Amino acid sequence: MSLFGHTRTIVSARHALIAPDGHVPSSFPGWKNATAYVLISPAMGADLSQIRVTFDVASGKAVFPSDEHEHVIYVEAGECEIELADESISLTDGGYIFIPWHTSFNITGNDETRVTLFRKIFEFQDGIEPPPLVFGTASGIPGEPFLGNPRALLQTLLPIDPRYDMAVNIFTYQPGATLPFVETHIMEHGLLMLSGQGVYRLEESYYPVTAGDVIWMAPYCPQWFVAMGDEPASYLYYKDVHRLP
Ligand code: UGY
Ligand code: MN
Repeated sequence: MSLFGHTRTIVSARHALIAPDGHVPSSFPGWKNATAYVLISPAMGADLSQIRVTFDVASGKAVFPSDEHEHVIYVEAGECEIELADESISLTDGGYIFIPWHTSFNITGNDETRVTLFRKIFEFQDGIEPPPLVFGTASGIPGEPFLGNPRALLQTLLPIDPRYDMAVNIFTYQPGATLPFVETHIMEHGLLMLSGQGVYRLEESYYPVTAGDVIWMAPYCPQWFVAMGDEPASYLYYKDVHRLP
């Protein structure tokens, strides 16, 4: 139990750490037996939203209308159905799907289902076709050594294709492995710690982080990570890519 009146959560202008103890639910039009936790959003200065969705009972339903937003859904636990206009796709633990803009869909799940969803406005560019829907499972994607380090493996869930303006990756570090240098870059990140623990540097501060924590890094937020403890540390993260500033 956390100390009375204390939390690890911090929200600043250029980064945020959202610990699970402070989550407050939201619901939206058409949703039934489904709960959203909007952990990152434009309300804090971000260009993306990162939403955790849970379902109360069998046949809970989260509804997303068709508009200029595109989405990636990652299944943290349990299973769900992604209902599109003309097909339904089943995803289980570790499954993911990219849903293009101008596509309405529902997510249905039960009380064992937990998903994380990344949502952003698609950056259309003349001469580049919008990217197609794609889905798969993280276990089907090999981890590549990051900058040659076999103790820091990167899985790239979405195709590396300039039509996509976002990437969603999973980084897995053995204890003691680090990001090799303090990164400072134009891309923004939304991040979910999937397992393990470590220390995240965000701007000038160092934060102990653990499974279930969410981090927002604004563009140019200096960032670094070291995995600590007895098990590998793994995180899922979003990044905007492939568009000129
Ligand atoms: O893709 C990335 O920018 C990644 N190396 N950043 C991070 O893990 N904080
Ligand atoms: Mn980065």
